Amino acid sequence: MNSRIWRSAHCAARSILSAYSKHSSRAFSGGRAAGAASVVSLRGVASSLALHGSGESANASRTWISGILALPAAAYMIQEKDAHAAEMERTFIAIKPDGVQRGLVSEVISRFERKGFKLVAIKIMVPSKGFAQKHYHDLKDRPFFSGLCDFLSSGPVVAMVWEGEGVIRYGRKLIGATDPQKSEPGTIRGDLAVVVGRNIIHGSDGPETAKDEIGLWFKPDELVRYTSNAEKWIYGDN
Ligand code: IDP
Ligand code: MG
Repeated sequence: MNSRIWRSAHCAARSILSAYSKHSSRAFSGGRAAGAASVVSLRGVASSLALHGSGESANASRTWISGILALPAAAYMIQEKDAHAAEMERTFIAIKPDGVQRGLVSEVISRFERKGFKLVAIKIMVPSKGFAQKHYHDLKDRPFFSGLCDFLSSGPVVAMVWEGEGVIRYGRKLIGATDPQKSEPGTIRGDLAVVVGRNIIHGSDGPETAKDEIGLWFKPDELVRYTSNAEKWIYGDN
């Protein structure tokens, strides 16, 4: 009996650990879901084994079972820790006053959403000129700086944080070239804007700017951590 229990438990633990190691390199819910499913299935194995045992052998099996049950829990906890440590890439995206006034908010959101990126923060605000100057501080020596900051602070801006694999770089692709005359058709600026001074959207241009811009526009507790139902269909290895 003991050896049968051990073999079943050992087998279940191995499948949990292999599910864990297969998915642990990624911070996605697929891995976490697999871990959770294994925990549930092992609990099933353990309780059915416990039902069949009696007397001394039942006591021995309970000891084995409680030891084995600790394994998946530990694997699951490590995995959760990893998932939180390896945070997904995030970028700051803003729909400027021209995009908001032209009714393009849903159009822009929908393009990021349909791609498979995840919205983790959003708000609408009218930034002050000082705030706009902070946001565009790297352009302070350009002749259009003052006009640009006047424009950004002239009306409502929809500020967002989007999350996903490669979202900083690919977000810029979705947006298109700075000058809409040079943006490819199919991009947001290519399809929806005509001149550089009214190019409707901002997107961080690299990891450092993304971090700084997210920190400027949002407090940490305004960023929402959640698992999207679609993630297991958007990410995965074959
Ligand atoms: P980006 O928005 O594509 O990152 P940047 O060079 O960072 O482009 O410029 C920030 C914003 O400044 C642009 O989105 C555009 O609104 C504005 N801008 C850039 N170049 C010009 C220009 O030559 N004239 C007027 N406005 C400009
Ligand atoms: Mg820029």
